[in-house]
Amino acid sequence: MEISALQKERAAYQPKLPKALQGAVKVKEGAPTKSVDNQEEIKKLFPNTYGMPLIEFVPGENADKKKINIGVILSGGQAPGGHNVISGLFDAVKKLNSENRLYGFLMGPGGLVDHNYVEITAEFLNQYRNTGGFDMIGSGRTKLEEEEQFEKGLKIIRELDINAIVIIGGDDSNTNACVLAEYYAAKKYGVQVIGCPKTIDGDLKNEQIETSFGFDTATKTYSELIGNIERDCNSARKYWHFIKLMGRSASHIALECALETQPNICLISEEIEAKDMTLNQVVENIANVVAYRAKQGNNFGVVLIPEGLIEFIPAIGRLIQELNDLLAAHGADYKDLDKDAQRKYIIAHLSKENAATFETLPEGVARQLSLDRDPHGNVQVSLIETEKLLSDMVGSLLAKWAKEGKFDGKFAAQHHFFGYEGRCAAPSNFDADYCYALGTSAAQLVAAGKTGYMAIVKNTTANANEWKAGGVPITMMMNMEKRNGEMKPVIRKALVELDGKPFKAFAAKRDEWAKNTAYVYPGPIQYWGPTEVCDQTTKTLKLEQD
Ligand code: FBP
Repeated sequence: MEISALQKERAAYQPKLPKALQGAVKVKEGAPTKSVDNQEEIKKLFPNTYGMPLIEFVPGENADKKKINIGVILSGGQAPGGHNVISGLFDAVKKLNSENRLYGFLMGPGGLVDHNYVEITAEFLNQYRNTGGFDMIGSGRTKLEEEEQFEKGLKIIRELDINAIVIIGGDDSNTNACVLAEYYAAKKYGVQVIGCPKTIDGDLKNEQIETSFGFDTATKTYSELIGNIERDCNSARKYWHFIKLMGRSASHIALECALETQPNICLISEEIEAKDMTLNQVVENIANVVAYRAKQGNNFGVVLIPEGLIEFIPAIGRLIQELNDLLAAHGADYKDLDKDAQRKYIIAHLSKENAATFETLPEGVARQLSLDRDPHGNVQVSLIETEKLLSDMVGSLLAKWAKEGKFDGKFAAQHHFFGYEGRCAAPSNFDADYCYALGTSAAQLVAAGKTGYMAIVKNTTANANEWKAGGVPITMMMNMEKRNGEMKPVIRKALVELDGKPFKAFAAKRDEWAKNTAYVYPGPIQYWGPTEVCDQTTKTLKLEQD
């Protein structure tokens, strides 16, 4: 396989580990835990994995070299650093006992159910150290939730003499990891399940998880691109760039990129929801900034839009809730009808208020909201062209203002969607180290006989040597939420907090950024060079941990 010069050099990078994980490890247990909400329900659903203590690894003595085999799964969307989690896992299990084996299940959780796997050997793994992507074993979105799947998985687990499954995934995948851990524990199968916090979206974080891996590299990649566009825009001075950013429901990615690049406008879905704004109000706010800048002779600008925006506009959010219930109860009745009949069916079955909202949406957007869901029941927001919807609406409003003599500037829009570009970038130094430490922690959790835990690494704004590694019971992060029309135990998703430091830092500056041109150009991720350039965490993490 031909590889780039960067990949070649980068392969030799030895990720840093926290002091406690550098040698033999001892488990330090904290007090018993409880779930973030709905304690009684969660306890009842997870009798074998509820209430376990937090775990911290501290330096220990070399213990007997227990034989363990592990199966690893990459689940959901790609995030930079996944290969390093596997490298950390591999190096740690081999260090525990060179006869230990690591198997990778192929193309996500489906690989476990369908018995598709590969043994991860040193030679195979070495090609992927410090690289982006999940191509080492592939990823997928199969939802592990049926007993039949768990039992099918058990067959290959027994065949390969596997002691533990490590699932590298986001909130939904880790919720399923916990359900699997509970099932195997209840059946006394002796199979452990450990999770690892992955997602570029940055929404898998809480008191115990400081950040999900991949957020650092993805936001740095998008910020580089946004900075480049800002510079182009400030050079040509003739376009408004509408940039949609990945991130699912939460606006963490958009917010971090705004803090890095200081665009003229950045929408934060959580704020729009809290202020109960309509789509028209959002459009009017953007148009006001365009008009203000036009008066100063600046017919250009940059607008950042979180991809989940549409779900957070209260009227549309209410519509989605009802559509979710309708899809769960009657989806089969209208899924195969032709487009017009489908539309009529949906409108006839919605409440009056939601039917009215549905009718105002462009056909493509309405269709996305009413039918397409991913296997976890999420609206596939990446497929909705919010950036075009908004710029069209802004254009129409400005044209109306022009007729009324209220706007005499120019408005020409360009559209971008940054998502997939950032998910497989070569991991930043932070993600390379963080992921390697997460993988090492996961191996130590397995060696300690734990199940139903997620590997964690804390104190991440300090030098890697000072990071603290351990595990958190997954049930501790759970609450009950409605999914596909039913109440389910799920890991609570972290949204942007409007009283949190990152949002406040943004809110204090955004008016200035709207009026003046205050762009910042972060440039590409650097792997070697001055530490202020190469080893900075995200502004979000820095502000949160301050
Ligand atoms: P997860 O990490 O939660 O799996 O999602 C990451 C993500 O990139 C989201 O930001 C985005 O909405 C979604 O995946 C897109 O999914 P797909 O890769 O299936 O198009």
